[in-house]
Amino acid sequence: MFQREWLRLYFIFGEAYLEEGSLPIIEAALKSGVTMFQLREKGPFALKGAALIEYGYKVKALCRQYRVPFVVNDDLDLALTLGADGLHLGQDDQSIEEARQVLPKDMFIGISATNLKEAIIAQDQGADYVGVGPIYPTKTKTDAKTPIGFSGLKTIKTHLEDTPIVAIGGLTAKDMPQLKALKIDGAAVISEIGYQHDVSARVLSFLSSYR
Ligand code: 3NM
Repeated sequence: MFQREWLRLYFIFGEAYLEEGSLPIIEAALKSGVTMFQLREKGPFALKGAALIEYGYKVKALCRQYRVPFVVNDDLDLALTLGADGLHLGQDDQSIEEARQVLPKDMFIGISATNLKEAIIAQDQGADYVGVGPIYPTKTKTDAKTPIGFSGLKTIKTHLEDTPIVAIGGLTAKDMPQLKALKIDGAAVISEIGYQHDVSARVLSFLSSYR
């Protein structure tokens, strides 16, 4: 069963983000207390095929070691192959109904939304959580939409029922108090954790700032 607490600090990463290898960064983040992990392998250097599956198993094993839920982005077949805990779908991926038909009952599904309409549709379709953003401009997603800011996030929060929400896009630890104040469940983060030398300090700073 999906637990909204898992959204508190949702780290997203993949092998394609770094030249020097991502596994030590992922392990440091898991060890330091990120509450959920998403494998998102995108871009010109993205692993594919057997190499992606092999890498995915390694990441899943790390998540298991630190008892952190493991989510696969976009790729339903990869989520099934790896036996992920969850699948994250964008607006351009298959619908949640299609995904539910083939996924095990206990695999949770998250959906990205950038505006109120998309968020309400995701909720009505039974998404376990909605990822709302981008809040700020982000360099990490090349096709990110126009930032919606905290005002856009607040509008969505006000109109959704009790569906768990995680904010995304350019977030830093400084945003955590405001997320808490808006009763947003947490932050999904790539660069402020994955591109830092002091991964552990960053993770702890995010976690201690949600108060
Ligand atoms: N999705 P960073 S923004 C993967 O708006 C992703 O749906 C977004 O990375 C959305 O923390 C984004 O480096 C990138 O800004 C988040």
